[in-house]
Amino acid sequence: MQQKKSKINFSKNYSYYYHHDFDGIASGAVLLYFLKSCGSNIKKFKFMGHGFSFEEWKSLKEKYPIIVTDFWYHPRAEIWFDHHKSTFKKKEWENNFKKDNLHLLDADSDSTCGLIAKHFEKILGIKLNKNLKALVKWADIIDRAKFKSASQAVDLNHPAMQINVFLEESNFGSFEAFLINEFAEKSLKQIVRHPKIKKVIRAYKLKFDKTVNFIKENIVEGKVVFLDTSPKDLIDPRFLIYKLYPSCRYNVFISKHGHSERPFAIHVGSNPWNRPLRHVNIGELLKRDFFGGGHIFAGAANFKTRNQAINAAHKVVEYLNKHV
Ligand SMILES: [Mn+2]
Repeated sequence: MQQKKSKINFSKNYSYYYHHDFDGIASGAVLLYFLKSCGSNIKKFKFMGHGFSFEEWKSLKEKYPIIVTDFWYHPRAEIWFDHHKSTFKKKEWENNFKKDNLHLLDADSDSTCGLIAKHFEKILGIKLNKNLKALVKWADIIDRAKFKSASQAVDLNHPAMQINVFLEESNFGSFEAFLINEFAEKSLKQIVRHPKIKKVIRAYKLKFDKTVNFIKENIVEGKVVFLDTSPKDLIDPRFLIYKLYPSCRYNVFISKHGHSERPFAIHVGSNPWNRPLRHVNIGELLKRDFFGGGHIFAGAANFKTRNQAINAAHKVVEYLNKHV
């Protein structure tokens, strides 16, 4: 065991770049647990949300060595873990990539968090605690949408689902850093008692009802459903769509996020409870045609204008209709 440990020389401090979702912060919590066990730490947290540009990514500058998880490969990342097939934004990066103890891609892993947990438990001989084990279990479910039903996917009873909603509805960077630190110390049930989370969940429930009405009035029905939610402030509609239209195979919807350079996003996913018979690799499709990304079952791409997003969405809908 001692010999195994000496294989890894972690830096003293890191800057952590993570995908802004449940898997991203769960990956951070699990990684931080292992780092702390080895006398190392994360000093800076930065999430990668919608509309982040490749130019910014290429010219990343940091005081501390960089960790990236669940997001685009970066050649200067000292630690990098991902499970997105479309992670390499340059062919050259893909060609030069060599996996080692601190750089791993496993597209078969349900979550990046689970990949990190399994890897370092083995390499370092350190077991996760109970709280983090629960976190990994839910990252695997949430990131691959492995819910038992569409109803379970929109049910907010479990605290993990509340945290997922909290992340989708907010971007309190500094609070997320706090959360990532809390996950090893507290249960999910204790964590969601925080007033900041409770407040977001209360507001979400109102938007939930508003969204149901908007979907019913505006959706374009079919085997591939289409919805443009960008004019409204609504909740992520994907699972509600599967609940309300169980016979659809794919859903394509447009959303608008803040005032970034490319605020319009198209989101594409296949129905987990009614998968297409001729399934398209959605992440690859969006990467190839629109510089987006994702994995086989779901992906997204960002655009400057609403018209660009609508045009792209129509092309995707047309293509998917041939692969239902
Ligand atoms: Mn993930």
